[in-house]
Amino acid sequence: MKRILTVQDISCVGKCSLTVALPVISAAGVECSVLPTAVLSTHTAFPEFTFRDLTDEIEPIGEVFSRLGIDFDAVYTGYLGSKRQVALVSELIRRQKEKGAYVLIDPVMADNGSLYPGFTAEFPPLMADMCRMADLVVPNVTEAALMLGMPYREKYDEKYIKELLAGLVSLGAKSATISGVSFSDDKIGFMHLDGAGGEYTLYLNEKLPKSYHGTGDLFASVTLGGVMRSLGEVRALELATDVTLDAMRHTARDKNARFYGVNFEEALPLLISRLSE
Ligand code: PXL
Repeated sequence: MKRILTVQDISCVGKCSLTVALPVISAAGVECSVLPTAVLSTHTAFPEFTFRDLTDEIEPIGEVFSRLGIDFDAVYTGYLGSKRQVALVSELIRRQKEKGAYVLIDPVMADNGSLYPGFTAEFPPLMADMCRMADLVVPNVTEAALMLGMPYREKYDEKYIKELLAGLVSLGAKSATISGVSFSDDKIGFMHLDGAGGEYTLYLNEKLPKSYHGTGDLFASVTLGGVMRSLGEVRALELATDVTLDAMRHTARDKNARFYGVNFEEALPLLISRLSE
């Protein structure tokens, strides 16, 4: 069985980051070790949240991993909270990469044209710098535009997305994917650039009228699960798109659904069955 390390926050309530990555990656049949970057009461889309930064824990935890010879098949980073945290996590990635780990970077920091609460303009360049270590980087359109210093567009064409992808690969990422790509009212999916072969792949699914919190974390977690289960990046990304749509359909149908997350739990059977094919 493959073993990965995911580095992101734990929000006690509000399904996102670690509370999505752990169950999803486990359901994919991959051991999921965690390095929490912060503890929040609730994610930052709630009107109120506590935030306990765990930056000081990163180095000592990493040192124990080193002394005990604990290695990972992949490192997956998500929500990171500070400049120093980015530097420490980068060092941890460097060490694991040297030993052959696959690196997935989800530069969680923004959506719909703006940064999440708590992030300042100094953050996108830090995330852009991390891209050089990535086998695969999976930003949304806003995050990609911010990292590249390109204008964010609400409406765009394929040429704009291809420019973003080429920019991400020129930052040093081996391959890049933009999530939440939509050229029409009824379809949404991803566009991927394989940096080695220079091939672009566009995969679109049905677009539902509502968006839900945590879908980016679900998308990245399923992608990593799929890659670790040897699907290859494009097939893993297709699976992630399908599982995300399934979770959103369940959420839309659930009259008890909460405003703060997506019903990813009800999409786990689809994930498991597709990985058993
Ligand atoms: O879903 C991304 C995410 C992760 N972690 C925290 C967040 C968000 C998005 O708002 O607030 C704490």
